[in-house]
Amino acid sequence: MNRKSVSIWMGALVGALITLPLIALMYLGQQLLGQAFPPYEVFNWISGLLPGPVITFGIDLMIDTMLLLGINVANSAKIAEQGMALLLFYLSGIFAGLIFFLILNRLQLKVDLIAGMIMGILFGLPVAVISIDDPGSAPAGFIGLLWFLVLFLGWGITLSLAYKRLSAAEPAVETEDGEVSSVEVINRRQFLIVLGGAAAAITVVGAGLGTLLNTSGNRDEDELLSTHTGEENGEGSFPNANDPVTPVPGTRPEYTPLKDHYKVFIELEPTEIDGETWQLPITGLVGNTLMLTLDDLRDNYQPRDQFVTLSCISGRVGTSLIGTTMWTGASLQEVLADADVDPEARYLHITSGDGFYETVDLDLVASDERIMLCYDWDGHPLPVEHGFPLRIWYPDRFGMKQPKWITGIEVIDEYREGYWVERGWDEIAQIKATSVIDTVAVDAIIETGDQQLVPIGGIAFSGDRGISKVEVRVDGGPWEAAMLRSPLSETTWVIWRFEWPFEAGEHTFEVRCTEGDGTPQIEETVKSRPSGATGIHSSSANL
Ligand SMILES: Nc1nc2c(c(=O)[nH]1)N[C@H]1C(S)=C(S)[C@@H](COP(=O)(O)O)O[C@H]1N2
Ligand SMILES: [Mo]
Repeated sequence: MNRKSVSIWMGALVGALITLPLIALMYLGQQLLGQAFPPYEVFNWISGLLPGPVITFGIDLMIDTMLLLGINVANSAKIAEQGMALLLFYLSGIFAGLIFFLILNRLQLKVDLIAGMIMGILFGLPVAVISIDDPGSAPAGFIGLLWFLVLFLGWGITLSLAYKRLSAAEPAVETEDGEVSSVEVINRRQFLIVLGGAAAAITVVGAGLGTLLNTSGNRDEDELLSTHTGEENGEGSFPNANDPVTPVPGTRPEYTPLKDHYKVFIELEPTEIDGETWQLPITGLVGNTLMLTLDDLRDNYQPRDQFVTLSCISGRVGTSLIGTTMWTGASLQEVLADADVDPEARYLHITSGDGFYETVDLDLVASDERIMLCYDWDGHPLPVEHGFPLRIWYPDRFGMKQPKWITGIEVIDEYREGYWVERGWDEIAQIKATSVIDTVAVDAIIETGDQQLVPIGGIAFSGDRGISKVEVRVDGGPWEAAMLRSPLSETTWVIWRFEWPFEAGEHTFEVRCTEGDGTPQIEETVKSRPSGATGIHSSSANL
């Protein structure tokens, strides 16, 4: 039987066909065995390696594109990243197919099967190493390794069988000139159709089963996220329940439903930690090394409740990466007292299950008993995506300074940069005062005698520094004071309302705020990197 070269594009096509079921089966493995999902792990690994500016450029580009397309960033950013990860892996599979055909053409190898197995291992080994090495993924275990081995060997063998089949000239047609090519084309086409059909079937079954397992496994979490809202907690019991200044219809909820709270994490999926076996080691410069279980933290320290607004430093002015809920935990001061911290200690280095880390100044901890190791949100154990079983909170800093999924606290005497600080973001990351127009509520017009008032409303936030004034101006006119609703606590946003005498036409509304001590909000427009966005938020409407 003669061998002929096969177009490398045929290799790419075969790669495209057989990498789909590979991805589907890896997904099934993840759901079935709690296995790492390599396309995501590889993407996590690459983004951990890339220099800060490249990452920031990528994130900026993605967010700009979403804003341009009118997509909600808080909900869709992770999905977009996951899509990129899948695409990247898929393209690698296509490329591997192309390369394989190229090499076999050049070498005229007869040992395709072995070559295919080698190719499978060349593709699979780095992928497996990266996936297993990832700090946020489940430990692989023997079954997991076997699963990867089977999948990638299968992938490589299929690739080589395809090459063999496509490169084999049909003996029957060799004699008949002219018809050679057309019969071959038909045979190749039939083969590719069979291959494509098998690939599609495996993909559909694998992905379908995986999705089924996925939704049943997460049901508890989904229910938690969808049923527990501020209302269930009883908004009537909120400290500002009787405030006469009420939110304008269309203002975001003062107390964010858990399912709507924004989520930010470095990996493509939240880190899952078993709360039963989890323990928090407090080590380093201490007289007394501690190993604390979740029950220790709950039972041995007075639980503290704090209404908290958390926000992300990477948000633009008016960002949706901000939310408010009730945080419950143990005061870090009390926990550290039990560890008997050495006098020369200066910092805490906090590490997380996903490979994230940050450093906290011990002077800050000593100055503020509100700083807590938090285990509950909204009266329930932290949802997985928000850092179960433990996260830290300290006031007046952006989220990037506050690790979730805490796995260790080391007491140290030398400063170490945190994960995002190493990637070019601000070391202190103090909250920038900001105010936002949520709604110009033309459909809630208030009739007062001969006047029609349009209520305008939104939020203002400046960490724990308070908001003393919010002002609105219309069409560049004079700044006028809005009414302020008393906040849920000194560490949450403030809801404001402004009533504007209606005038038909096209109008621009702007808002600014002043901090508790009289410091005005920075009006200059500055982008979020490295220290948090500033600028005036505005909203235009044709009324
Ligand atoms: N372990 C860990 N902690 C983390 C992060 C992370 O990626 N990993 N992201 C930080 C950032 S940038 C923000 S804004 C907040 C977001 O918290 P949330 O997802 O609960 O809203 O978590 C912070 N803590
Ligand atoms: Mo963030």
